[in-house]
Formats: sequence, C-alpha cells, structure tokens
Amino acid sequence: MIVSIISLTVFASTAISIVDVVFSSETIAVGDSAPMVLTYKKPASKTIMTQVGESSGRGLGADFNLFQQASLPIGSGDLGGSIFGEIANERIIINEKTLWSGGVSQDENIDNGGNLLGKDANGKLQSDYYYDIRQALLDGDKKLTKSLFKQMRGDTSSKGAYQCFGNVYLNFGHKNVKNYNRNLNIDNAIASVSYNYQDTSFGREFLASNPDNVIAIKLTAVGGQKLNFTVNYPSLQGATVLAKDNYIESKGKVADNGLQFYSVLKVDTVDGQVQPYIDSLQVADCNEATIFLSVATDYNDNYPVYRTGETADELATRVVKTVDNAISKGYEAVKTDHIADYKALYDRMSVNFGAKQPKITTEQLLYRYPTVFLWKSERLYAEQLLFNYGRYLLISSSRENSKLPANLQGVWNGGNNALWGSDYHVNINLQMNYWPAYNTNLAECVTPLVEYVDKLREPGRVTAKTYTATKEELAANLPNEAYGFIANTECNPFGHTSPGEGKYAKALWSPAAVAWLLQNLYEGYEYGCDIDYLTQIYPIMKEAALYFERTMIVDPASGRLVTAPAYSPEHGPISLGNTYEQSLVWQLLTDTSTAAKTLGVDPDKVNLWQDMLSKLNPIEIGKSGQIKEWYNENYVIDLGKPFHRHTSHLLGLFPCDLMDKNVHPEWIDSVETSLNWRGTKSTGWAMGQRINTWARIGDGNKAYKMIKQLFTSGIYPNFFDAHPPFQIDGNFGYTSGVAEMLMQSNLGYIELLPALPSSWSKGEINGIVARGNFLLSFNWDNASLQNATITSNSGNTCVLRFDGASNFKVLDKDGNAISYLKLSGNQISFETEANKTYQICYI
Ligand code: FUC
Ligand code: CA
Repeated sequence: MIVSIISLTVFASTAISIVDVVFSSETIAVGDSAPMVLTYKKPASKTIMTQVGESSGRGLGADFNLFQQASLPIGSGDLGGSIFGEIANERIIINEKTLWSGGVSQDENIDNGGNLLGKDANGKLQSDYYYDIRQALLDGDKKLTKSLFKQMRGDTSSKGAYQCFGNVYLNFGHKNVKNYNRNLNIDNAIASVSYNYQDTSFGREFLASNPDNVIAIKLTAVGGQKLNFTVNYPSLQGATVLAKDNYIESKGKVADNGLQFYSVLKVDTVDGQVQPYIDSLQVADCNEATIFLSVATDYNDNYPVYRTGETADELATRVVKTVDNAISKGYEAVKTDHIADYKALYDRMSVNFGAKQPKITTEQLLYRYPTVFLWKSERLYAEQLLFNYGRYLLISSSRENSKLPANLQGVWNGGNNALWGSDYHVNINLQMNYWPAYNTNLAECVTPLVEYVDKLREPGRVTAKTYTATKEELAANLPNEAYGFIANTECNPFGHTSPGEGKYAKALWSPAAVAWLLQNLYEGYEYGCDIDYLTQIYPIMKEAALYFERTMIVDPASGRLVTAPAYSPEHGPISLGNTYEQSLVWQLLTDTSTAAKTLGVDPDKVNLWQDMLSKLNPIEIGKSGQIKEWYNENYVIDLGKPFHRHTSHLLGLFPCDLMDKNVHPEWIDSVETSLNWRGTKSTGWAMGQRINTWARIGDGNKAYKMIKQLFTSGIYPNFFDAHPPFQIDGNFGYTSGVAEMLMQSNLGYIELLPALPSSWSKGEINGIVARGNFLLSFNWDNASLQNATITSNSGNTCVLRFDGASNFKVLDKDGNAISYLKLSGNQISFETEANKTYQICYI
C-alpha cells in the first residue's frame, strides 16, 4: 500500500519543502488508539543517521553519535539502558543517574559549590565586583561594565560531569539472520529484538524495572539451536571486574571524587551451563537465560558531604540483595510488576488524532515525514508517537523515588564526555524537562525536581552571599539564611550553584533561574491543589524571594525595580534588568504572594511583594511592535538579527502567567512579532519552546509548523531530540506543546482546543489534567468540540472556555441536568463536588 520510492539517503537535514499534501485523500477515523511502538528492521549500527549529529563538529565521536541516534532507551528512573540490538555482539549501555564526577573530593571536604570565597589577586571579593558592575551600569560606563563582568566568576574545576557506567555485551556470534526486528514498545516499556538464525527463532527482551530496581534481559531460543554466548561487562570507570560462578561484579570509585559504585550482573538459566572465564561468563546450551543487573553509588543529596556514609561492603550488599531478590522472584513476575507499575502512570492518558500504525519502520517514518511520501495516518502516528514518547521518557528517567531529576539526557549517556557534562542547566533546560509533567498526569515524576531544588538551598545561600553580600551585611555577620538563595546556569548534584568562569563566565550568570524552577514547583500546587504540598514548597519560595528583596534596586532612569546586573540567557548583554529576569521575578512574587494568602501567613511580606510587583513593569513594546528583551532596545528590529535560539523575553506568555491575552491582547501580538523574528528553525529545545509559545498565542497552525520543523531538523531515528547533540528537553518540550495546543488552564479557566491545527481537525484526548485538579477527556470533529467529561478531584468551580460553549449544557454522570452559568467570551461555569464526574454536551 505504501509507495516505497523515497531513497533512504534523504536525510532529515536535507532541504525538502515541508508540505501539507499527502499522497492520498485518506479518510481519518478516530477509533482505538494505535499501538505505540518504535520499530526497526536493523540493529543500531546499521541505522541511517541524520546529519544533525556528528556533523555539528562537537567532537563527541562516532560511538556517541551511534548511541544518541540509534540506541533504544529503557529506564527505571535512576537506572538507564540503551539497547543497540546488534546481531553478533549485542550491546547495552548501562547508566546510573548518580554516577557523577566532581563536587566533594577525596582530599578536601567541600568544593564550596564553585563559589570563589575570599579576596582574589586584586584584593576584591566577588561581591565587590557585583556592586562595582552595578555602579558602572548606573554610570552608563559600558566598557567598565564589561570588563568587571568578566571578573565576577566561579570555579568550575570541580563541576564534574555525568558519567557512563559501562556496557553489557552479549556475544552470540550470529550472522546472516532473517526476519530481524528491533522494537521499543512504549505502551508497556519493553524493548525487544528477534530474528531467525539457522532453524531457530532467537528472542531478546529488555526492561528496566522501578519496583525491582533492576535491568532485566530475557533471552530465548526456540528451534533446533540453543543459546550459546559470552557475557562481558566492561566498565568505563576503571572498575575492578570479577567473574565468578554465575555473576560479574564491578566495583570501584569515580577517579576524581571517590564516589563509590558497585554493580552486579547475574545470569539465571533453567537449563544449560554458566561458567566464569577471566572477567566474562560463558553461557552454553540453554533454551532460556535471564540476566539481571543493578548499579548503585554511595551518592546522597545531603550538603555538604553528598554521601550515604556506606562502606564498600554495605553498598555491595545492598546491590547484591536487589539482584538476588529479582532472581528469586523470577523474570515473569518482575516483568508483570514492571508493566503494572509503568502502566499505572502511562495509561492515565491517551491522545488520538486518527493515527494508524505504519507498515514502515520508525526510521523511515522520520525520513519521510518532511516529504509527501507518507499517508496522513502515518504522519499522525509520528506525531502521536513523539507525544507519548515524551511521557515514556519522563516516566523512565524521573520517578517519585529517583535520587535526582532528569538531566540534559534524562538518564541515558553513551560516554563520559557528553556536552555540558549532561548536567542540570537551569536557564531553560531542567525547567523544560518538567513542562509536560502536570498536564499529562505525571505529577509524581516531578518529586525528584522538588527535592533537588530544596537541596539547592544550602549551597545556594552561600552563592547568594558570596556574590551579593553588601559590606553592611558582612559586617553584621548574618547567618547564610539571611541572603536568600540562588543558583546560576550550570548545576550539578553536589550543590554547584556559582556562576561559571573563563570565556563563558558571563553567560553563566543567571540568578533568576531559581525563580523559574519555582514556577515549575508552584504549578504542582496549581494542578494538584494539595495544601500539604504548598506548605512544603512555600518556605523555598519565600527564601528565593528574599534574594530579590535584598538585591533589586530602582533604576533612576526608568523608575523600574530591577535586578542589576541582569543577563538574558546566552546572549546578554549586561543590563539594568531585562524582560527575562523581570518576568520570572514577577512570577515568583505573584505565586509566593498567592501561596502566603492561601496559607494565611506573612501578611507583611505579602505587602512588600505586592509593592515590588507594582514596580517591575516587565513588558515593554518596541519600535517594531516586538516584545523588548532589553529595556534599552530602542531600535527598529532587523529581520533575522539577532537570530537566537533563546526566546527568554517571551516567558511571560509561556510558561508564566504574566501575559494574559484577555487583559493585554496587544502583548500577544508583540509576542507573535518577536517569535516570527527569531525564526522557525533552531536547536531542538528551542523549537520545542516555540511550539508552546505558539500554542499560548492561540495559533495552532503556526505551532504545527514548528512541529514539522522539529521533525525535520530536531529528531533522531530513535526519536530522541537533537539539540544537537541529543538533549532530552526538546522531547519534553514537544509533549508539553501538544498538550498546550489541546488544552490550557493558566488564566483562571480551562480552555479546550485553544490552538488546534487544521491537521488535527478530528481527535480525542483522554485523561489530560487542568489546574484546579480537574481530569478531562474530550473529543472533537471538524475542529469543534463534541463531548467532554470532567472529573473534579478537589471540588473547585469549573470554568470552561471553547468555541460554541453557549450551545452546550452540563450533566452529571447519570445524565441529570446540572445548573451552570453562561458567561461572555465562550465560557460556561459550574460548581463541582469533589470526586464527581460531569458531562458537557450539546443542548
Ligand atoms: C542552554 C542552551 C544551550 C544548551 C545548554 C545545555 O544554555 O543555551 O543551547 O541547550 O543549555
Ligand atoms: Ca502558574
């Protein structure tokens, strides 16, 4: 049925015109959701790579490129596996999220979070530079401002990097196999490889279980041949590797910081034999073999030691026990529990635009996407698959019990030299990782982020003090708590919160980053309405606000209360306030005030914050009708200049609530101008961000154009997002963007289909979550809402907005009429009771 004339040498980066046309007028029917499976007919090493990887000249090497483009990820939150599906010698990269270099070293007790304490060679404290820069800015001395800004810096020598644990190799020696398949089924979080060799079907199944904390591999041979293979488990950490009985043990310490790690891999067979040979295991003559492994380190997120305090033996015992438990439980039980655990999260929601599972591979789907050689239902499949993949990746890299949040690559890392150390970048990336969490009903997955931000407080206070303490504050010998807390652009698991150093030092000053992270955290309350949770995060918010109370000043020229120095992410320049920092401070003070009022605390603080809010004046419109990124942006914009991936001045619209289209429609027009100006093609996450912004503008077709661009230049054959290199934020940005196109809830009401593109004129979504703790399912046809079902989990008033709302009525779940109000602006409003379900249908 599919015309297979497109050459697979057409790379996604090749300039192919993006067209809406498909090669048939296929009728789209929305029925059962298609199974969500990434499917390949070749092992990773034979995958045709896109040119948006190695060609970027990042020097990560061919092996990393293979990992980032072609391996298939499984993950339990803290454990990650990347499956290559090689025929002769299967390879699985093994990751553990806490395996980091840097931070606290063996010799010193503390690395001071990268903060440069004390006086430098010029006899100056870092905070002296801060106040000198401010003065230079006030004096309008650009040259001095620049030179001083270069001197305000941190020490990144112990920032470290996320490490790769090692690889499992299973050497079968098979070749010339038939019917090869490699799949990642994201409906049940199982990866598999199968083929026929000689007269036998060989099968491999892979999973990463959160409840059992293991990676499990089940191998089968059905036919005349048996399983005969060698297991190797070489470490990338210089581990001591020992093979004995049926296991391989791998232990040691990360070279620079002494972080202890331990892993054990055990082979379990029903028939056949397992024998150690040097550092490998020889498995012979079985029909079935199961491999279980687990990895752990003695990392603990406790400032300033960051260690559990376990001895090497205690750590080993913990891991051995985990693996032994899995073995005695058996593969089938581990698998059953894994699927149940995964589905409890994943099955909470689904979306269906009428996709059909294609007959072509995922690799072909990607390469044909920008062309006309694709059925419409296949294009929709790619879009649904990438949406669900974002949810899969979040569940697989950030669970309630995870020790750290998802990093720049989630939990997957194919080497020790990933760009930016695969760290926690907080000038957009970590925040973006959690954008889809609440509305796609994965609130639990945010828990490690909440804990991470909480744990940044202690080191972040030192950073606030080091860089911004006044002479008076220092003389008064105040406790660290008196300074508030900040973090700058690049963070690690060891409290690295200082700005950077060297060439890029200036780009790494980003004190509003914590305010942004708290926007994510406060959303948790807006969606979940849980007062206990609000009580938990409020002190963090209040402490972050304290930093701005201390450090903001009134710019005499404008009368605006500003951060000074301010720096717009990654392209500055240094200024007295900028739209990015003012918008985030606006969000923080707004949310913190609301939180204080909700909790009935700190009325004096609320007054102070309200006063500050009234002086922020974050949004100004420029000469070309753009949102100004800098307040001194007094020029007519030059199309394409500056063409930049960051659109930090537009955060007020998304993810923040500052730009309310009902109050300031002119701001929305300006966002559109700015966004058009910054262009369509960009890096992966930047395209992901643009989808969300277009969705908030309410332009579904523009958002969809961004989606097409993302598929064309920002997605690898394994559907990982390409910055390049692989950076997972773009995956999460896409999933969030699709959800925002279908429903929004940040302006005090729930808007259905706010940015529906013409390509999704028919569809349904089940289980999307709106602020106010509502769970919604709805369907549409001809771009118009048909029916909606709403479960109210907290009993709040429900205000719905959608085209044609006045033609709809509200029923309870048994079909009895419920009284509701018709409001202007296509809104209907009704009171709800907690845990009751309501229906919205045509009158
Ligand atoms: C931000 C971005 C870069 C990159 C890095 C990890 O600083 O500006 O593009 O994504 O994070
Ligand atoms: Ca909000």
